[in-house]
Amino acid sequence: TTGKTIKCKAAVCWGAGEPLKLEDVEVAPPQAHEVRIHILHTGICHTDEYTRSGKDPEGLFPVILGHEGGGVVESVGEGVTSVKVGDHVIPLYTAECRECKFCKSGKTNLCGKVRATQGKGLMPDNTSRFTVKGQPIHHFMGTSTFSQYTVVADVSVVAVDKKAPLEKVCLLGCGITTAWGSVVKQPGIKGSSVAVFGCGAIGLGVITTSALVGASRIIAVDTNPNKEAWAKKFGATDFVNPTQLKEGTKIQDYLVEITDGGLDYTFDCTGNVHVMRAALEACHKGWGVSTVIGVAAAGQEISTRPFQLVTGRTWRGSAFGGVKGRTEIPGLVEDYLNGKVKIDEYVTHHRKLADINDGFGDMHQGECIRCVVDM
Ligand code: NAD
Ligand code: AHE
Ligand code: ZN
Repeated sequence: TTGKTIKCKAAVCWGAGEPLKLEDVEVAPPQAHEVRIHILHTGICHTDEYTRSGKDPEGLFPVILGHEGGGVVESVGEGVTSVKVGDHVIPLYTAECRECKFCKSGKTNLCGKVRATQGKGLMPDNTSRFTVKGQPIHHFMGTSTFSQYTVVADVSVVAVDKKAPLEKVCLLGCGITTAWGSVVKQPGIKGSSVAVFGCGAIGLGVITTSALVGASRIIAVDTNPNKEAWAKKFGATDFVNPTQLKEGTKIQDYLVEITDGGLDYTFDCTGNVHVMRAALEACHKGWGVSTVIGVAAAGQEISTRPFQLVTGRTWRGSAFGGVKGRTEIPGLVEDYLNGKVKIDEYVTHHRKLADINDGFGDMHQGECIRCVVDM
């Protein structure tokens, strides 16, 4: 609470579609129930690119993006009890206050405590902790990990085992946890058939977790042929490239044919609404369940014949894999340390903060699973 403003470097996005710019940013001390974190590493997720590009209807500029970070608590505001100075932490874009209607429902990981201000790019008191030469800069997803120092709400951070390298477990801040939760919280996958559309970090995480829980068949679907080797390495039993199908054959029809009526479970990990439809329609009549994980651009809508649902298919979705971060991430870190959850295997690229735009470039190359930015 007696803290001073910190000057550090951050990658600022000044406008939709613009590259990030390295700036000297002032980071104000944490207020009551806030935590200032020295960010050491951060992944780049496709959702950062989605907002940078201007496709996010909630996108605000100027902004400090980033939501897959790891760091050390530098200082805490009044009333903070959940973490202390020196703790190794992961910021959480899905808060967990344990007091709101959502948290108490036992039905969802979504938390209502800070979501409204988070969506406005502000801290819970409706102001920003970031300025560049006096100009306020928006926060992003309550995390803004593309800054060497960031401030988050105390309900939006979790301490993790110091034995775990932050350059790896930072990825639990989004992609790997999202994928893991989407599978382990879906009853019935053991012994069932699964199709995963999109083999980026999210899709690969869904594949490996499906294998972990004992799916009998895991069909990976991707338009990039280089993803076949990745998918198989992560546990896929089959790979289908929809662009290689016989002229006029829809991917869903092909999958229904090779699976004797359709998949038990499918996952969209692309964010493409046409793929979401295909994933639903690839489900088995009577019981197939399709989960939307991908995030679609502003204005995009999903459609299908309602008959698909009338005849027993279920369309659902999840944010952050349905995971309650403060409660569940410490266990995931232990699973990583015990070799039960992969993280290292996803890291294909490293970049310095000053070269973060190259990290976004890596993502567009199609050969990058995750780029970790060293701050
Ligand atoms: P990514 O870009 O690394 O991976 C996407 C993959 O989809 C690529 O391999 C690409 O080749 C493939 N693809 C593209 N078009 C396709 C098509 N028509 N058919 C089949 N495959 C196709 O992205 P990522 O980081 O893995 O994220 C995937 C999606 O999940 C994004 O939309 C991201 O915003 C979203 N996401 C959602 C959550 C959540 O909580 N719901 C969390 C993290 C990411
Ligand atoms: N702002 C977008 C939606 C973005 C979105 O769906 N975000 C996911 C996490 S993606 C992580 O890579 C999420 O958690 N959503 C729940 C929430 O409360 O934002 C839009 O379309 O408005
Ligand atoms: Zn993400």
